Amino acid sequence: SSTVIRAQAKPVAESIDGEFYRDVISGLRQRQKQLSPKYFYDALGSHYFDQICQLDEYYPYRTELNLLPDVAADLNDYFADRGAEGLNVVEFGAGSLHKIKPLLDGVAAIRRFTAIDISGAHLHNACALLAEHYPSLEIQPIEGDFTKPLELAPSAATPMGFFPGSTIGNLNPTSAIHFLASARKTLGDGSYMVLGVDTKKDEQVLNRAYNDREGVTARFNKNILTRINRELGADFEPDNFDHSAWYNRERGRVEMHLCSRSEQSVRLGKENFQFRIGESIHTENSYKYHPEEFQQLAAEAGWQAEKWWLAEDNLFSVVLLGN
Ligand code: AVJ
Repeated sequence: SSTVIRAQAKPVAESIDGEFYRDVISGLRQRQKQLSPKYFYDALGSHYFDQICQLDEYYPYRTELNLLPDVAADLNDYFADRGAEGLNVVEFGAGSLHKIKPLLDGVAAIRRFTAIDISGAHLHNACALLAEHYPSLEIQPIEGDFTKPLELAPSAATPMGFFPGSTIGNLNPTSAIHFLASARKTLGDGSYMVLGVDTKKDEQVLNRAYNDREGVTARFNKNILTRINRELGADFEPDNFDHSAWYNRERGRVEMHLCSRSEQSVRLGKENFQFRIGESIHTENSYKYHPEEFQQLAAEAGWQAEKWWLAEDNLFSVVLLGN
């Protein structure tokens, strides 16, 4: 039967609220105003993101999902001689646990699954559901911030990190190296990591993916202002901002912004933030990498690329790193 081990550490609610407030204030004080994309994902934002994943224009989600059974088949061969100890898959920012299924179905060596996510309630529900479908799998949810080093429960299984969806694209290259080094520390010597990495491609394809016709991405982007109003008591008028997203070729990233439609002032706590017409809040970067570029970045964090998988038309890539 399955073993679900309850998480030990619970973050304190007030400290998270305090961090959100401080991050927003310091981001809006910058000359180029900015907000962290990690704050997109309240309940409504997560719902909008799920809708984005169903859009024709948004190729990353379905392209990666279609690639994962092939990835799993090759990983199955690669790890076939792992023996009884097997693999402990450690997913960073596990969310709804959709993407782990192709790996669990295809890689026989997986014995254990460690799911790290900041949202404890959601994580425990998703793990309970997963346990019903994979009764012989040892499942350990860890409620925590996956960007910081964590201590894994002792296990004979070889740790293999899993970070799908090109979430690593939200980090600038320096932060991505820090994250990969921190993950290497969490996973330990002789570990592996499987990452989804979005590729550089035709700029029209990129621009369309972040400017869908139905305006779902625009709602997703503006929802961060609604969330700041609700949770921090600001008085943003989300409809007084325009969604704007484009591929920045020099930086190799899609940028999302919220552009002020008028000269306006927004109050948050004791501060007023002034906006000129057209002035933007930079809300997200989504870096795209050629395989060689990502390989070099991973090497700076102590990882070697063992295997690459590329989807049709090089639309998306998955890489196996080892150390
Ligand atoms: C979840 C960070 C991979 O960058 O494509 C989707 C988020 N932003 N549409 C991405 C997102 C706008 C997505 N990631």
